[in-house]
This record gives sequence, structure tokens and C-alpha cells, in this order.
Amino acid sequence: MDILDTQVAIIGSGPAGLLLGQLLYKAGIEHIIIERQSAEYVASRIRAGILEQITVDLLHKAGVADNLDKYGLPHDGVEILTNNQRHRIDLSQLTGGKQVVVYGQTEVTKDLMEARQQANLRSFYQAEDVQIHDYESSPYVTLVQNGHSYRINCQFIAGCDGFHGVCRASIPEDKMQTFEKVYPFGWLGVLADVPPVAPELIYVQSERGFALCSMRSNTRSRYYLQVPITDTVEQWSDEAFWEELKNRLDDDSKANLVTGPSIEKSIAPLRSFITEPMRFGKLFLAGDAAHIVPPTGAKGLNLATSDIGFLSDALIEYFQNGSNEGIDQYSARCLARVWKAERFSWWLTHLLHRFDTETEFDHRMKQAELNYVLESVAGQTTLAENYVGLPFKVDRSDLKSHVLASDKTESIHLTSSS
Ligand code: RFL
Ligand code: PHB
Repeated sequence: MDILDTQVAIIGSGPAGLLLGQLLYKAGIEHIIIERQSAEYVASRIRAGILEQITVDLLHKAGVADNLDKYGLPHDGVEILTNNQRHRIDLSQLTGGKQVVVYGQTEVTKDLMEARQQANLRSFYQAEDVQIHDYESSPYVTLVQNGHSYRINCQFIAGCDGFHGVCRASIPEDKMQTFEKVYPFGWLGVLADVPPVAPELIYVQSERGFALCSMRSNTRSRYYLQVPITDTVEQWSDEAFWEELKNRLDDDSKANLVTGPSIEKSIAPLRSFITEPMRFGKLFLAGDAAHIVPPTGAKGLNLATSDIGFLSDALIEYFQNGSNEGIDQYSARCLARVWKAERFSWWLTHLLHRFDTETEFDHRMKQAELNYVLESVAGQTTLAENYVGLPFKVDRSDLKSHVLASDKTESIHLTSSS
């Protein structure tokens, strides 16, 4: 067995693990990434497409934003289609100038892997039998690669190994609490080299179920359909997919839709899931290893990167200043943001999808709620500020002074107009 030493062992080479690696490298902290899949497999997974400003900022901090700046498409708004009518939510205007950026997770992963290769940083791909040990005292990781056994001694383990990883599974059940909701449908996604149906994303609420028109570039589109969880990809020919998508769109979008052969087609189940706490001694969970959101709010990747924002700061503070503060606060800081993003993703999923179990009363209530959101500035603002991403830290006293200031403005306005 080969024995290696490092400061941080990172399990998982998804966006969370790769971003953490890059931020630690920039701060001069040694680490090793251990991934069970091949590098090619990791680089080709098609997943998220929308980046919040917080994610964009972290990618800049990590020094991997050249392609993002060149090819990312900043979006100032999104559309909601209901009752055959499209309503635009002006994200920028409602949030004081904030935007989201359309840039695929596949590209984020490739940019991070490329930077890693250039810096010659150590990773184990196709690692088998990955196990974590003694994370409460003197942590180490064991693995097998190409029939050879390794032991990696470290000071901390970062569990960035996704929902089905080994890190959360290694924690005794009585040491954590989990919260879960599984939805009775999935998203059938198609990627195709056709121009997007509209310049901005369209979230579709229809009698036939939810649909989403998204994109990766001006020549590559990503579309999704709500389908029963029992459906399989084989049941959906490209023709059947385009036909059903058209059935859920308004007349204008239907006329603009360009169809073509799919270059990827998959079904993703929808789930809300949270683990508490997110730190166990010297083991940290981050990203999908700790929480899952249904993709409706485009929050999964962004939550993974914001966890890494907190974790990288905590580890850098520890190694550079000997401070435990960030480590001790890690779980609470992440979870405060996680629960709010979970709530938003759950709410938007509930509002826009068709549930077989809903009564006509439930259905009308949802329609009334959606109409309210779309017709009220307060409703639209709530949607917009959650969609562009909530702040890292909320100081409630700031909020109070903001409310007081706007009270004052209101009374001045009322006095001057009377
Ligand atoms: P990942 O990406 O799952 O990476 C985890 C890595 O760990 C490896 N692994 C192991 N390695 C070693 N040993 C083991 N025992 C291991 N077990 C697992 C895995 O092979 C993998 O490489 O988790 P990470 O880094 O936390 O990143 C999370 C994001 O990938 C995820 O939240 C997003 O893709 C979710 N998501 C979206 N998020 C957004 O922010 N915006 C979106 O628009 C958005 N759209 C989506 C999505 C997810 C989707 N699917 C497929 C679930 C759309 C879809 C359809
Ligand atoms: C995507 O482009 O894959 C995407 C965009 C927005 C979402 C989910 C997925 O809410």
C-alpha cells in the first residue's frame, strides 16, 4: 500500500470538489481529489445551466472564468407561461441590477479540470472502494486504483461526492437528521443543436404539465418536460418529445420552435433533501452530498458552490490564521442559505407542476397564487430575488433600516402629493 499525506482530501470531482480544490490551491493549501468515475465521464455529464452571481464571483476568485466571461450569456429576465400567455419577470429591475448567467455545468467542470491539469494537481480518477476513516480524530481515506491500494492521511475530509456518495453514507444514522420529499414525476431533458425558441428561459405551467425552454448558447437548446416517474427514455422518441413540448407551449413559441435530433436525452427524478448538520468532526459535507433540490429553481449547482464559498474560507482561515471560527460556523452558515433555497425550489415546483393527487380546489388555488405572483410587484420581486440568488449573509438590522428608510420615503411622497 502507498501512503500519501495531504492537508485536505476531497472526495468527488463534481463542481463542488473541483472548485474547492482550485480555491485551496490558490491559497497554497495542499489537497488531493478522489473520484470514482473517469475524467472523461465527469467532463461529459449534462446537468445545470444557470449560474447565480455568487457562483460567477467564486469562479473568478478561483481564476477559471475566462471562458465564462467569453461565452456565458447574461440574462436580465425569465418568462413564465400560463394560460397561453407569457409574462416576463424583469430580474434586473426587480433586484437592483442583478442577473443570472447561462453557462453549462459541463463547461464549468471542463474549465476547472483544465486549470487543475495546468497546475499539475493530484487527482485519483476511477478510484474503487473509496472509504473514509477516523474523521472525528485523525482522518484518512483509503482507495484502490488499477489494483493498487492507497492510504491518504489528511487533516480534513471534504465530502463532495454527490447524493449517492460514500461520505454521508459513512455517518451513523443517530448522528444526523435528514429531511426528504420525493416528487411523483421526473424531468425528461433533451439537448439539441437548434437555436433557442426565445432569447430568455420560459418556465411553462400547462394543463398537460410543466415544461422548460432553456439553452446553452445561441445555437444549442435544452428543453425539459414533466413526465411520470415511471416513464423511460426509450418510450420517448425525438418526434414524441417535440410534439408534446409544442402541446405545452403558446401559439407564438410553437411557431418559433426549431426542432432537430437530440444529442442527449435523460430523465431526472425530482427530490428535496437536507442533511443536518453538514459537519461531523473533521468531515464536511458540501453540495449534493448534503442536500438536493428539484431543478425548478436552478439552485443545485449554485448551492454547491455557495457551500464551497463557506468551506474554502473556513479552511483558509484555519490553515493561515489558526482560527476555528469558520469551521465551527460552517454547518450553520450553509444551512441558513440551504433551507431558503430548498423552500424556493419546493414552492416553484409545487406552483408550476401538475400533481395527479391535486383536487380541483388545489388546482384553482395554485392558479390564483401564480396569477397573484405575476400581477403584483411584491410577488414578482419575491420570485426574482430568490431566482438570482439570496445573499451569502443577511443582516436583519440592515433590513430594518431599509424598511424604515422606505417608510420615510413613502411618507415624504404622500405629503408632497397631497
Ligand atoms: P456531483 O456533480 O454529483 O458530483 C459528485 C461527484 O462525486 C463522485 N462520487 C464519488 N467519488 C469518489 N468516491 C465515491 N464513493 C463517490 N460517489 C460519488 C461522482 O462520480 C461525482 O463526480 O455533486 P456536486 O459537485 O455537489 O454538484 C452538484 C450539482 O451537480 C447539482 O446540484 C446540479 O447539477 C443540479 N442541477 C442544477 N443546478 C443548478 O444550480 N442550476 C440548474 O439549472 C440545474 N439544473 C440540475 C439541473 C440537475 C439535473 N439533474 C440531472 C439531477 C438539471 C438537471 C436535469
Ligand atoms: C438547464 O438549462 O438545464 C436548466 C435551467 C433552469 C432550470 C433547470 C435547468 O431551472
